Amino acid sequence: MDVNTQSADKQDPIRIVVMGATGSGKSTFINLVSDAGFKVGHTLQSCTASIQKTSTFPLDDRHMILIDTPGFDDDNKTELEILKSVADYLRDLHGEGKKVTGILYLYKISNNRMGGMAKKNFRLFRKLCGTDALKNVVIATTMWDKVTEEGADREEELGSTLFKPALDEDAKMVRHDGTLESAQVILRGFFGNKPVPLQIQEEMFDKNIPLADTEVGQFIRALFLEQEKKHKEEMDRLREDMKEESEKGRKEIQEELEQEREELRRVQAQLRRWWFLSMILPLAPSRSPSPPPEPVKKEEGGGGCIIM
Ligand SMILES: Nc1nc2c(ncn2[C@@H]2O[C@H](COP(=O)(O)OP(=O)(O)OP(=O)(O)O)[C@@H](O)[C@H]2O)c(=O)[nH]1
Ligand SMILES: [Mg+2]
Repeated sequence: MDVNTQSADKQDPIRIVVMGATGSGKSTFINLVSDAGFKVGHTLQSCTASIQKTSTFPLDDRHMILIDTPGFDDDNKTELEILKSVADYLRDLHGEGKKVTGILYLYKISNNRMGGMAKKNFRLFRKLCGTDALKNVVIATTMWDKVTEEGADREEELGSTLFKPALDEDAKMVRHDGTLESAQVILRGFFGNKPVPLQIQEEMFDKNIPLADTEVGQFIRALFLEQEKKHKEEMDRLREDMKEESEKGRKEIQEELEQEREELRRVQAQLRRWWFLSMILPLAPSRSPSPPPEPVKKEEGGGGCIIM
């Protein structure tokens, strides 16, 4: 955090965007320090479905606004929908001249493995944020009451793996122990920040780049293409296996094939949506839209509709 540069204007509210995976405690944190009364999840299901912000509230002699966001791993919406809503919100905020003073990224220390989803969520966040704004990022680990000694080990591991590149660029990592005092200490840490636009704000507003062509948009497309390739390869493998199998075995493989096909359809629907996003937004003259994903084809000799 940049404490040596000019302080945030006392008249301009300190605006903090709170991000992190579903269930990391974003809404709980916000409710603790403000009177927002946002809905908090009591099941494993995602809770906050769209962006919400608090009214301006005081902390010491400052005015604060906290912006609550849904995690990219929301159960009810696709990553693309979440990404679009967060990106559009940040673009509009920047367009209105409302500066983001800091970004608070919450991470549940009780996550017992640094799984694919946790990594993906943070990588998406990094692409949204870019490098310059990292000095205004605080990663706060939550749910310390749910861990024993393993918490400190995990914290150390996270600091030397997943979060390391961000910490090297001046992001900070702190603990939030769930108390009001701890939350307020974290927020006070943002007081001296000089607001820096996030990369997505510069790309989408200053440079007028459509979401699909931004770094995060390209990144998510690459992830979908990777998944598409994986499902296609798996389907090829299953078809090969089927040739060698008895009638009973073929039936089982057919079921697996059907599941893969369903997954492939889902991924391809996302890819088409991505392509649609890049088409409907104004493109810079030098840019040309990527070709649309291949259309659905029928499998030769087979009855069902196969997506190749
Ligand atoms: N044990 C424990 N539970 C917590 C803590 N912070 C939040 N929770 C619980 O974790 C669950 C999820 O908290 P939320 O605040 O809804 O998490 P969120 O990040 O807003 O989740 P989404 O809105 O789904 O993205 C709720 O049941 C909270 O009561 C904590 O420090 N310790
Ligand atoms: Mg929430």
